[in-house]
Amino acid sequence: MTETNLWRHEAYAQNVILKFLCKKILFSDQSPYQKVEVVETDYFGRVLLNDDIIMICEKDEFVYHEMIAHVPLFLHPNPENILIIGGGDGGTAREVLKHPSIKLCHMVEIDQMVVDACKLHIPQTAVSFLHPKLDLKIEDGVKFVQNSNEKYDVVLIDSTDPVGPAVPLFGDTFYKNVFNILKDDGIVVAQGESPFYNLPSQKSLMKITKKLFPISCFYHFGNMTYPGGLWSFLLASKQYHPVKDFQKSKIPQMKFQYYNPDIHIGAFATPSFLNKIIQTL
Ligand code: AG3
Repeated sequence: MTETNLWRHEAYAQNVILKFLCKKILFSDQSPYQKVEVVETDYFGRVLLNDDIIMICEKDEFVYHEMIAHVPLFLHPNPENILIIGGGDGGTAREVLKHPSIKLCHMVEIDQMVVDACKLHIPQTAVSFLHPKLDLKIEDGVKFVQNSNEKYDVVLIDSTDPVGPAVPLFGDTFYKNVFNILKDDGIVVAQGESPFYNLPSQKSLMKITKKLFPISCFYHFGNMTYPGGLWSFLLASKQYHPVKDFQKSKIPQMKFQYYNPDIHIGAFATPSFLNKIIQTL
């Protein structure tokens, strides 16, 4: 392998690049859905890339995974049945399963190769695949939500960007089906893209969920390796408001690396430029 092969990069909007030096390419293969790579770096730790899009790095994955899971799970008074769509690295399941109220967590990941590569090379996130409350299915999440007869308290959509097989995960048919499999007080949280690079995706997600759910909003967090650094989750809820109905006292002594009650509330402060757009939808 020549030295240039050890550089990897993610291109943003076709004209900006985040380029980083890898010490080792630990895994690189083509699945039926995408190119899957795990690389070792000095500063980010191990990095998972799908089709050259950075999914996670060991150094800061805790922020994303704590925020996708604990915000809705501490908002809901008694989350028991959870569905994760995507999330093949295992980090979201790891955080979900920290909640003692959980009875069953279904996880539907389309790509077996992502799960296998992470089990082998990123044990930091792939720790819960054998947990007795986790039921992992390798199948298409879009079809799963269309055909499922289950009812969930919380659905988490831990997807990549709206490219390739993930495109339908950002569409209105998918969200109608998610609405239908949620209980009457259910909550959905979805990977919501960047307010700087992907405003059209954010707008379209918000438009879809605003029509279906009485409560729909973005919350934000910082990320080292995603385009623009500021990243979002979309939360849509049938009953509970993420700030007004959030009870700080519900949070036990459980200590997290990023999530805490102030972060929960603060994350829902929306930048004015985004607010302006949301109001017009
Ligand atoms: N999923 C990827 C989030 C989007 C990243 N986008 C990008 N780098 N352009 C993260 C999966 C974590 N379980």
